[in-house]
Amino acid sequence: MNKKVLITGATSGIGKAAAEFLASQGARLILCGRREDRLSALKEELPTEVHTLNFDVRDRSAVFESIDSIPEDFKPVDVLINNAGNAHGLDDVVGADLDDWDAMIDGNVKGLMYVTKAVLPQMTEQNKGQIINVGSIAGLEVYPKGNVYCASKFAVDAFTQGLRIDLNAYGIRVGAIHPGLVETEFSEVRFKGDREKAATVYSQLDALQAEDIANTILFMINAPEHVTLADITILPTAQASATIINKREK
Ligand code: NDP
Ligand code: 8X3
Repeated sequence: MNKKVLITGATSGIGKAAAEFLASQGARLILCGRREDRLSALKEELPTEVHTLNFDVRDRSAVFESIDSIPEDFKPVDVLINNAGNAHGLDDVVGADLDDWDAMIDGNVKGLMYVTKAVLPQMTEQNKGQIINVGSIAGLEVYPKGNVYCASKFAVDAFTQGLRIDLNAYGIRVGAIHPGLVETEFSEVRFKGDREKAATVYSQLDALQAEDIANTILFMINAPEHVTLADITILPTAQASATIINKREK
């Protein structure tokens, strides 16, 4: 694949799997995340040219400075995969921690918007490009105690639709992928390092794996240029909706 692809949240889960898949296809990668050690390890491991950018998507000036620093041979970015994000806490509105709300709104929503705005000129200048936003089933349905995480993913869905409208005249492809339960570090982050609690989310079902999402992202990129996969909802077979999950008896 002769494309330059920028992936946010490449240090684990879906973003890392996407990096591995795209590297095996020969894409040139710009990998972003806060954990520098993991970015360096990926750069060493992957069989392709990799440039790493170490920044927090919530830090507006760091986002713009980092994107500005991309070396010429990794520009223009052909594909932006806005994947960085997490849930913080699973609490009802009454008991929730405002710091968790800030982390989700600032990271999942504003961070995604900053990165998009920073990368966009590289696409509009060439009237070409692709943006893939990682939404969630939580951006299509609200579930109990999902409140602000769901709001953040509903915002990602709305922003994706807005981008598709505003970038229509530029020939830029804009789509979103909305996964259900994917077994990554996601729940470990949501439950603040409680691995046992995190594991119960994915127990008694065949959850999606990061590779399932990466494979679908690859499909969105490899679709012919005249095809935009606008929205893909991807669920484990055991999951019918955000809350209807067929867990096996032990
Ligand atoms: P992981 O926790 O494994 O990965 C999250 C990634 O996002 C990490 O690489 C992390 O990197 C990065 N990230 C988080 N916050 C920031 C930040 N403030 N600045 C920069 N990078 C950040 O979870 P997943 O792979 O599952 O999550 C990826 C995306 O998929 C998220 O947007 C999530 O909401 C979405 N999703 C996940 C589902 C699931 O069930 N797992 C289902 C539906 C959607 P680092 O910490 O190094 O900065
Ligand atoms: C992650 C999936 O159902 O935990 O977005 O919110 S869920």
